[in-house]
Amino acid sequence: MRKMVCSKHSVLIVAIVATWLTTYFGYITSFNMKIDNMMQEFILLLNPLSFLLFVYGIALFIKSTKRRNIYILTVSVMTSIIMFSNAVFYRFFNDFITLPILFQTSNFGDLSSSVTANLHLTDVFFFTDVLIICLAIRFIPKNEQKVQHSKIARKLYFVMTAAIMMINLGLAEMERPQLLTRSFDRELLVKNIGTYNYHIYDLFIQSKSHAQRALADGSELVEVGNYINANYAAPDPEMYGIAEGRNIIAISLESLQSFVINEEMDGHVITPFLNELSKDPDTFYFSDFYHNTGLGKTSDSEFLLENSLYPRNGSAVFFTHSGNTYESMAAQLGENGYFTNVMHPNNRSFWNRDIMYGALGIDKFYDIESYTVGEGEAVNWGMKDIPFFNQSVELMKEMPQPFYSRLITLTNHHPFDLDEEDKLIPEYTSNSNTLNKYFQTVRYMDEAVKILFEDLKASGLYDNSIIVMYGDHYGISENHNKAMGMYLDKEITPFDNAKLQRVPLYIHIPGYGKGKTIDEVSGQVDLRPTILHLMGLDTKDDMYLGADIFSPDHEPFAIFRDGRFVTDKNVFTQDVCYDTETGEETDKGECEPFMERASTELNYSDMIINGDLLRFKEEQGNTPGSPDKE
Ligand code: GP9
Ligand code: MN
Repeated sequence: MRKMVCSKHSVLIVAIVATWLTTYFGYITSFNMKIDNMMQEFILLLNPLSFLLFVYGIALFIKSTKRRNIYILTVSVMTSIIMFSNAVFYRFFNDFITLPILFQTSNFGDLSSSVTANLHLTDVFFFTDVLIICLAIRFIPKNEQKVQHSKIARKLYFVMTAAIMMINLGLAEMERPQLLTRSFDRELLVKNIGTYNYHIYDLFIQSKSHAQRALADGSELVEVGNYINANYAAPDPEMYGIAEGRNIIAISLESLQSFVINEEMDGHVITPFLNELSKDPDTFYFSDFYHNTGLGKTSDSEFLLENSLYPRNGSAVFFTHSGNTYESMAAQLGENGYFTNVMHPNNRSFWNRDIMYGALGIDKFYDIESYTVGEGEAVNWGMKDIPFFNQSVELMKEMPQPFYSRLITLTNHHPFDLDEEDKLIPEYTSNSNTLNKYFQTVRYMDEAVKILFEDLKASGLYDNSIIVMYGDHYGISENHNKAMGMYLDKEITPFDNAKLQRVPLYIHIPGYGKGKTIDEVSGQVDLRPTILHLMGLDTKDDMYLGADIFSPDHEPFAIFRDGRFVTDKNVFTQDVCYDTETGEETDKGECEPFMERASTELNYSDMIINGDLLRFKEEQGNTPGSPDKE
């Protein structure tokens, strides 16, 4: 009986197995995917199956044997082409194909030349399944190819397909929580859900943003522009241009929150160098500065810094809107003669940086390929901060000046692992392993920053640079409230959770001498205008939502991406208004005017991004109403 069922569907079964195995061998021979354990290996093997069962399964609805075989062959040719194209693309770009890259016309030249230069004779291997299917069609007796099956059998087939899909997604979620919502890396997506499903997912994400983009016609700019103009904070003439012409070195301090700054853990100073730095007369230290990031974490903080717009809610804007027109800080600096670059020793594709950096007008991305990771120089997520900084300064020495370099650190990243020799203070002791180790990795990062400053001084770059350092987002989530409460010696309330979103910001201007601690509420969204004004670059005609922190017009108001906000008097969270001084619940009326403002501002940011509104700006001249910005 079983023999009958199998032989009846033999071409289909041959096709599924052949394409499945061809795909799997394609994975292991053509892509350099890091597999850390047996589970990841199993997911890799499993991941093409649900898609193949589904797409080949459509053949079960085709009655004519000839047509069914043509359909099966077409599917196998298509899947082979997908794998083949990705393999060739990967050889050149070390990344998987994503739709925006195919549609960015500027890529066409590169793409076609790199494709032809990267063809190997062995690439015919990707079509092995097509050959096997042809042989099956040729040699399996025709009467055995006539398929008759009940509707129930067909239903069962698709139920099984769905079950395999669910198992695949479940295992992927276990391996990489929030993979699909955060979609942080194409390599991880392919590793976990497979090339075919990844392309469907990519198509879904891209079509969603294209649809929203198609609905916008530019008329929305008037309303958004009016809001932006009304909230424009003109630069303080005392501060405007004080760092003009200098190099800008902006450092993203991974997962660094303000609660460790100027504090001790069991008698150990956690950030000795940063503490000193905050008192340095060349430094402005911002003690009430907040991150505005969402699921896109580090990439969201990069987005905020570059554009002074909020990232998106529920997804990473670096992934969903890398095809937009932006008015990034990098682009503006580039127009003013700066060599703009990002230095980060990780895969190019992580957070879709390789694509997004093009949209942000960044001249060069020094990714992992630009670094040499020696023995013992990697931990946790990759290259350790100290060798990363050492090598980055060497690279900076070769750069044309002035340059704008963004350095993204990595060691102080969850799960906060560290080699023994890098543990400069002991672990904390609480029920949270995460918090316990966090203090140590923060201490290591502090040491790394100290070494960076020494390297910069030794290189001669220091005096003519401005160094901006900020925590990118929280490192300790609310899941660790109990341990956090133990450390802070209080019960953590929603008010405290909001205040814990404070990240440190340092603006260090060598030789300036008039720095101080600024305790005004501000956020990452304010970085772009603040820095550009210090460089003597005007932002009057730009569309952005933050405000220069040094401006007398800057308002003490930080909006979180999830709608919470902080003012100088209140914290609004979970629909409750708290008094900042006491941390106690207070009359909601105090928060009301800001509630409206916060949702309007987030909404305008979404409108700009979803509608890709900045593409209309040039057509329409400057932002509507810009003459009022004086
Ligand atoms: C990855 C690094 C960390 O390249 O930026 O990302 P995160 O998980 O913090 O967003
Ligand atoms: Mn980060």
